[in-house]
Amino acid sequence: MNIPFHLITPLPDNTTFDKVAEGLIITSKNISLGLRTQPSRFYRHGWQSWSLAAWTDLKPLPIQKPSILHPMQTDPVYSTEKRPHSSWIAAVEFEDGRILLLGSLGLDAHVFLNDKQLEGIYEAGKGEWFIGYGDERNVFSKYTNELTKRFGKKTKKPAPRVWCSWYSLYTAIDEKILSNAFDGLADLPFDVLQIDDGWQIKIGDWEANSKFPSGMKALAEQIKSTRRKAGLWLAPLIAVKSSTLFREHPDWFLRDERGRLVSAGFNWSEPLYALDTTHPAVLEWLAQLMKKVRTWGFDYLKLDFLYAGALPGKRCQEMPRESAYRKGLQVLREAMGADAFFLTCGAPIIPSMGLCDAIRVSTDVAAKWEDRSEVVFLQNYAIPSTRNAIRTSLHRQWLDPLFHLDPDVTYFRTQECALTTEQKSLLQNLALICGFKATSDLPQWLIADEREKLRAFLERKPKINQISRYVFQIDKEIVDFSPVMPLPPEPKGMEAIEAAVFGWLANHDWALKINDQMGKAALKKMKKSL
Ligand code: 9PG
Repeated sequence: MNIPFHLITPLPDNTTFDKVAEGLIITSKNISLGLRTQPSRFYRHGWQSWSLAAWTDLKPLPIQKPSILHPMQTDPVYSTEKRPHSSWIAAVEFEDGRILLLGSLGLDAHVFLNDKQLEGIYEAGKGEWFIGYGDERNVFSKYTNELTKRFGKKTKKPAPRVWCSWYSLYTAIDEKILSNAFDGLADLPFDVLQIDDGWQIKIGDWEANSKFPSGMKALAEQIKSTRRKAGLWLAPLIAVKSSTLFREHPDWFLRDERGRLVSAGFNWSEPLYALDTTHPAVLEWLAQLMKKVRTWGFDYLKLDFLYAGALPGKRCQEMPRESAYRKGLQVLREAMGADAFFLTCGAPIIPSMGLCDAIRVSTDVAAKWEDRSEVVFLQNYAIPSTRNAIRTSLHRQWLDPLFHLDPDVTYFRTQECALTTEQKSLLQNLALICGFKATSDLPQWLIADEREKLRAFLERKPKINQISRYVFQIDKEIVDFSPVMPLPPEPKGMEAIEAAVFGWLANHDWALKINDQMGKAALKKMKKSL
């Protein structure tokens, strides 16, 4: 076979090109594949749920803005990397459509495209590499097969049909509003009603706030009385400085070599900090937290902002950052029990495998398609946007044998939603392809026809057939996602100036705070109309 690459390092004596086509496994810290032929596309895989995964051209992506969000949107170690970079696995496509894939079978690996070389490195020590060449789906499936051998297959638990409070109410939840929503959803076939962000006192202080005077146990009981599972959102690996947790245990938080706190990003108008998951007291606290929420009656847990466990820093017990994360995840899983449905979100993908039931495979959807200032000006593909979410979820379909893929919620409503019917339909079809169905639509926002469409969607068990990279057959319908995929062009001329100003502004916490205030005001207005 005329193969368009050669192995540079390391090369086991008996390596033949046929073996590469079959799928070759090599153990090494570094590996380089020399490309004899110019590839046409590069497959990059983002580090965590919200980071971009896509086939792109060979150029490095512009540095995503704002940098204050790098820890929560990218792998911060590589946010300003000049070469095209990918976490754990990358591939190149040649003119004839065949691909060459270099994928790690371990935790802390990265792949770069150096002009005429595909180069893989493990951050700490040696690890296994998979090399495959040929038809795209065949090669990815061989790689996935090797991953299942090491990390375990998808759990037998079916993916539940979820109603989640976030994408309608955001933090404007309270006992009464949720109770009304649950009543209105009564006859729809959901398996889980999940309470998202907004119930807790602070990020770090996981007790019911004053909007939930009856407590979380009462809320879980209310959900369970309708024969559904109760679901709860928490972000257990981060905290804000104003939390009691931080005040009482500043020594539990991840710091750098010089003792300075490591940034875990910025959200809720505050900087975020990461717990050190190698600290015995932290692990004990995490276990107690999981036991507490399980005792309240929550059987479906959406644990979010989990990337914080794998940020670079100096840990209590020295170990590679992704092993530290996995240690934390193991404790969380063990404490919640194997019977809980565990969805990880904002989670490093490969290190979460085998320890949870589902992983969010994209950034957040939104009730809008693509915000030019956010996506185009900031060149930010992790920012919540339906187009960003569809693009990344679709580029992670190959992970399907390993865990349930959560592509985030689907919209059926017209009220409080700027998506067109076609855009909503793309999202609904994506959910059918992933086999994970969720929505946040409030029953009072749905007109009769939309409600019946939602019911039919929840009840549907379609036959799915992938025709090509972006084209699927869902029962009899052909769905083409190709127009969604291209990355918007970099801003030029006047637009570039506007983008630079916007990018500069977005990097200041005061600007983010103003933005948050505007969001809060809009939310208040929406809440009044409920
Ligand atoms: C609650 C939300 C919802 C949502 C989660 C997560 O890239 N970002 O800046 C970014 C911020 C927040 C975010 C996603 C991406 O949302 O994914 O479902 O639970 O937290 O606060």
